[in-house]
Amino acid sequence: VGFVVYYGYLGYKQTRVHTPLAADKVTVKSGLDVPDRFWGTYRPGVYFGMKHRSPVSLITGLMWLIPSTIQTEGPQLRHLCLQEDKLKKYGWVEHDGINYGVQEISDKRLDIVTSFVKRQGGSHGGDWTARVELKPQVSTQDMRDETVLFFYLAKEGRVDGQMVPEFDSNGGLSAVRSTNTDLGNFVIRFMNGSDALSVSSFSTKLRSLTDISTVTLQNLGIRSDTEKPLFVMNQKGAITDDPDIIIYMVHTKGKFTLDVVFESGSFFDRPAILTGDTYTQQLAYYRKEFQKKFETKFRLREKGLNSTYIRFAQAAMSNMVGGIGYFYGHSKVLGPYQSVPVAYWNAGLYAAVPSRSFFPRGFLWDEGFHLLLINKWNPEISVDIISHWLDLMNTEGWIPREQILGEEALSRVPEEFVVQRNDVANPPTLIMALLDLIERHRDWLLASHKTTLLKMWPRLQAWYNWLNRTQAGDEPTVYRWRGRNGTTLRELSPKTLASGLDDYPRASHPTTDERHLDLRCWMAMSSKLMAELADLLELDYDYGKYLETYKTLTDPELLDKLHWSENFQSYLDYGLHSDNVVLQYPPHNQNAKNHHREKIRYTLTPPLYQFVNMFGYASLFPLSLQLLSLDSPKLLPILEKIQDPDQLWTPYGLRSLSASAPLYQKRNTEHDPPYWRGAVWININFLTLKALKYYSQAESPVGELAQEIHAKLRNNIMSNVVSEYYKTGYVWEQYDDSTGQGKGCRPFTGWSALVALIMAEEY
Ligand code: 6A9
Repeated sequence: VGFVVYYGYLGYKQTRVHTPLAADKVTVKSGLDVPDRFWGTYRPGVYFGMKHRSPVSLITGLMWLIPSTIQTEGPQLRHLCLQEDKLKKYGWVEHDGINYGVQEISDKRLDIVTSFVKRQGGSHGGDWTARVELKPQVSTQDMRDETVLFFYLAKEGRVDGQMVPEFDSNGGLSAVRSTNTDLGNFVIRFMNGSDALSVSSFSTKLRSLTDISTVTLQNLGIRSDTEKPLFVMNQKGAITDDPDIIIYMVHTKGKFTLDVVFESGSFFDRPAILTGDTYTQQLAYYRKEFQKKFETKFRLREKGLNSTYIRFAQAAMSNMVGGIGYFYGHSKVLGPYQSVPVAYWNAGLYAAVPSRSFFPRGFLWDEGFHLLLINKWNPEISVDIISHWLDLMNTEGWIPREQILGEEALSRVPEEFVVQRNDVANPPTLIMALLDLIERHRDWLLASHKTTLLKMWPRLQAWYNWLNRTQAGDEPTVYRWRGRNGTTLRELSPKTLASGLDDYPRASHPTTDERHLDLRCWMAMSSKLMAELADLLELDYDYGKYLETYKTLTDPELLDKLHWSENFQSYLDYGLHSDNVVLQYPPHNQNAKNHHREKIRYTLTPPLYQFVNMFGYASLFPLSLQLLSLDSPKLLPILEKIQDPDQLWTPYGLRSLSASAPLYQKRNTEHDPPYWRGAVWININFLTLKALKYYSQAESPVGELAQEIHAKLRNNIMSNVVSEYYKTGYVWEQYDDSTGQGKGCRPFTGWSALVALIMAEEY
């Protein structure tokens, strides 16, 4: 009997964490049921690649190689978006999320434009054409304007149907035909705009999708029986019988255009092949529409912004929208009583990504910010994204923070970062995004998505309840992020990954008595938004319940008692804390066999229970989430610190941590440079600008001051981010608070792309 009970117990714990919430899924339509979003550039982690929204997809991708750089640098194949490639720039400069996109890439000696146009028709997702235009920067001298270009088709997972190549009279690959369950019959044609030096191809089995670059390089050869050496794919070893991948290759000189044309067999009345002039005209039509729609939505020209700013805003938004991916697979998750991670259920995620190079995958709280921009551009896409995320909720009401779904995503994450722990939360920004969507498109939403909203509701409640329950502090109305390491000596101030502000300094000594201000504010804001949503859905009882919580959480007396420090004139965290901590090498032990030493933390003044003297982004939350009343006496002291260059003010935006805070720009470990300890981040600046606009109202005693700060801050952020973009080719993850330089990873058109909304003053 004991045996049975034991296993029963374990089974119970294990099923909870990877058991889906028992509620209707919000996403009812996907795959072919949503034809206009079926195909897309849903592989944000490659420079260019099309796939479709199915559990397994036929995937396509672009690669290239510049022969004249081989001698000095070795054969450098461009394929995955890698920072090490050091491209001068790349990114979508126009992308409408549905019909078309235009991307500009600038490599050493070579500019590339990739574009695509889709055409709806038939019952299998329609047609598309991808165009790759090569424009060497140097002209016709020896081999310096030569390029080797690859375009592949590959089967992800168990895509059925043989891919059958067809060859022209010269033996060059001209098309691939196949039939499979999702796509029906289809043909893909390779159409060169001019003669190439050589055309060849290669097909093989693939052990893994992550082998594509290697397989290509291994089978790349040089023909020497010709006048000059030519790059070709080695035909030896090619498998034409049921290959997993077919690689088309051209060795070109000078300007060159390749059209890859996908035609769906169930599309009968297509007017003309989507290539050549037909393609050019279609593309021109969509480009014109994009310009019109962008101005209607953002009104930047009307606001008097010049074309430098407008081009930036379009590129930032387009790379976010063009960076939307479709991922399918499962997370690896760990429950609190488990030592072995278990697999979450397989599911699809349609999501924008923070960075196409360094983390081309979904992140929960980032998405809420992405959606603020996408809401403005295409609300239908937003509804789809929110639905997918909410469907990833488990029976407890938890959603994994970082989504590493499928083989490609997994291959880019070091082992130690893969497992998601189900006690670790992340700010509920999706609720914020949903309410923003409702504010912007209320009538449309109610008319076309009332059922969707009703299906979202129990999931939002479960999420809210999970946060409210599991991240509660020890006293009523107090909240505390879980997941801090209270026993380590390695970190100066143990990280709080759940908060999203990672190394932002909290109480130096994590205890269960901590109070986290930002989390309390997220809960207050969510309560209000849940009340608004309940009201919209005519759920009177819930409306009253959430409103009550909102009132309690924003009660100024209570908030001040828990978080306002008279001494520092700021809202702060509270906990067991010492300002006086340093990282140092421990004394050398002569007898130790292992001489490898690492700095550890020394607490020079013993910690005390007190307010945590670290003024910064977290302290802004009561203001930034608009929880303070218009006449709150706390507004003025906060605004003063915002304006003070010794605290948060910089010419580039508000820095994350006061320049006077004890841990300002301090490393967290020997190997961890400061991250949220000074740098300027756009997401919190965005929320603060939105709030400043709100507090600019005449009814507020600080109205004029707020207005003035808003204007200056908006200007500083716009001009710095735009100038860095043109200087470096990229939008960045964060900006240095003393030089304004872009830092961290790039391109980062996650929340940094919100500058487009900042320009429009559409908060
Ligand atoms: C792990 C991968 C070569 C850190 O933008 C995503 C998140 C934010 O949610 C969070 O608030 N970023 C912020 O503090 C980036 C997290 C990247 C994790 C990468 C290692 C290495 O791959």
